[in-house]
Amino acid sequence: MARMTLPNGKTIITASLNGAFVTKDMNPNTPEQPAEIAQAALECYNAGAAVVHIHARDEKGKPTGTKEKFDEIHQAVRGKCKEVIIQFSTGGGAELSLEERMACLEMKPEMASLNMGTLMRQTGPTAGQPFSNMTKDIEAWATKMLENGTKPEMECYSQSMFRDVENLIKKNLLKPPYYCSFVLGMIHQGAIPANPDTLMSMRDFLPEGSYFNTIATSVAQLPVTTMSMILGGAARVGLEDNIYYSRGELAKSNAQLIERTARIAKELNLEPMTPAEVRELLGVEHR
Ligand code: KMH
Ligand code: ZN
Repeated sequence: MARMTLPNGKTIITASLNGAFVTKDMNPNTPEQPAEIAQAALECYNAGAAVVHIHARDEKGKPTGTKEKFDEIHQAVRGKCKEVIIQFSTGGGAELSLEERMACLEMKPEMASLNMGTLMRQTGPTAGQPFSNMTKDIEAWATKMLENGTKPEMECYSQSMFRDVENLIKKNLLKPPYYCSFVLGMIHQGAIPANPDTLMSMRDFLPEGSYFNTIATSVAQLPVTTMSMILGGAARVGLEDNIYYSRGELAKSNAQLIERTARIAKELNLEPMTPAEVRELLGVEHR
């Protein structure tokens, strides 16, 4: 099978700015409001990120899924930074309905996450609530993205989820090149750990014509995303996936995590791609 790697000497860094789970109590530097998200996006772009992955929060910091809030965030980010690729999350948060998780697509974002299968939450107040991503819903999200010219980043939490990637390809619901993320180390049932073996194994399942990105949680973020860059893949780092800079030391900002990954990339003779280069490579429309 032809395995796609990023152009020689290049990598892509995505900043996962906030997520749905991390609160300011966990790390006070988590951006929640549109102005904070925009400032973080600018700092991450300056540090080498080409893409910013964003979840919306309401005034109290709770995950929300209204078109108005995504509009506000979009304007705030673009007001600060014209270049960076804006990627909205359709993963949303535990309390959002499927409709709320789809609302961000009304904004026709340049990119959006597309979760490729269902997992079960097992801890905290949402234990027993599935993170539901059924095939019919994945197809509906993908169809909307195709209609709107939004590039999906397909989040695969285990090898089994490549079956749904193949399904979208078979049904012509994706434009090549494809972009798959390996999401490693989630605590949900159905996820797999973040380590070199799982990363290598996920890579074996990558469909032809797909670039890959790696998301790894907590202490695995740094080593496993670094390994992804070495293998010719992209790296996502940020507070959504890991709130620490090092063991016991909270990250001061998303940019601090991006700066380190950009520094490591350069030491490995890998240049972080600019947003314009990523748009060209993946076929992302600038908005
Ligand atoms: N929380 C991440 C590990 C999404 O937002 O659609 C996966 C994620 C999914 O970022
Ligand atoms: Zn996310």
